[in-house]
Amino acid sequence: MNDAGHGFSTKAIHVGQDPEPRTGAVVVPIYQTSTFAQPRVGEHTGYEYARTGNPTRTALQECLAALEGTEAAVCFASGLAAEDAIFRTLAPGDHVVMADDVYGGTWRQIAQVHTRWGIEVTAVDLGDLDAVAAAMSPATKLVWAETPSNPLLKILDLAGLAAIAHEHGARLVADNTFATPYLQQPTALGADLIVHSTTKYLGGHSDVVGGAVCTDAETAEELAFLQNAVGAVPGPFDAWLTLRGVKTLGVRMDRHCDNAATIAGWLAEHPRVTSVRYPGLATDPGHELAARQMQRFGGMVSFQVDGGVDAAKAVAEGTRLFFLAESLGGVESLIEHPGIMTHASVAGTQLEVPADLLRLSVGIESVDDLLADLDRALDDATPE
Ligand code: P1T
Repeated sequence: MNDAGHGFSTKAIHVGQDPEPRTGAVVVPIYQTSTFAQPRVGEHTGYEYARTGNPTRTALQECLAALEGTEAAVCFASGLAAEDAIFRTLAPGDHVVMADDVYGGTWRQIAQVHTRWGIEVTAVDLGDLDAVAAAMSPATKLVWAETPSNPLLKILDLAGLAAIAHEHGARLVADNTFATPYLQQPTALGADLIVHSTTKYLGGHSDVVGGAVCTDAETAEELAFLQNAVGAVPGPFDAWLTLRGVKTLGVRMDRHCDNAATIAGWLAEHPRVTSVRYPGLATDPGHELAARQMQRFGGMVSFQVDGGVDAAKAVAEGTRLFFLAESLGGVESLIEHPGIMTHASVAGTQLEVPADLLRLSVGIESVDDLLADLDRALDDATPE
């Protein structure tokens, strides 16, 4: 289907997903095959070998490109594999200006893996555009933004960052995992590459790990070359599960946003909560920018509790509906302690997160049950 002129959820359900021509199957098949028979030597149907390409993966790529408004998308075996491919486009001596609040694994990858091959990285508060301009050098090739950020939910000015990056001949990468294209379109704000952990809201059901980069056709071709040369491809069933999740992204995100807004407001009034980070709160430092840049404020809420790390751990271990687990973006609610879990690898660096911080991935359950669960865990956990 041509995506021109269609609304978001129409694209999510139809782009790349025309009925299968032979049988009329309305769902894109899982092409569970490693290779494709070729009519003649040197001729093929568009598919040769499943590392290079698979029709189920193609359907997902076309759909994600349409949702992000980019010319193309390349899907990977995980979000970190997608990021790895982007960093592999760099050469020794190239420099990356990286946000100072990103997923711990992103920082670990560039700081502990890619720097071995001569890539240089500086962590900068990308909320301070003067500091960003000061960090740029002729070697800077990428500015890497995550907004809302993981786990502090900082909001970054993508248009401002794109202007600085482009002025210095660099490109802006936006990790749109927390917002999703339903809530935020980085391309329209000037981002050059959009990276996703499709494991999260795009998949939406905590049953698949994957990643994607949405970008222009030329960059996508380079990434596809690197992927084929290196090998981190998603399997056809993973692509199918992700595509199935994407169809309901719009309805799920609205419910995630409703529930998160209710919970953030409730936490802000709770006597045992010392701070709440949610861009939807009028008092949040990122609120105004988020209101301009995003359609709504998302499903992630972080907060700090009275009583330090022990109280935080007790709350995380005390909820029942909120499962204690890493990851986010599924229909079920999750709670985690970033300092000890998802962001353990940034301990002792500029990216270290507060020890009393908890992160919620607010699911789409009945919100009264979620509030009751948090209320009981906070009551039980925090010292009198
Ligand atoms: O887990 P993977 O699919 O490889 O994606 C990595 C990744 C990239 N970008 C962001 C913003 C992320 O949050 C993640 C993964 N994050 C978690 C597993 C987590 O619990 O925060």
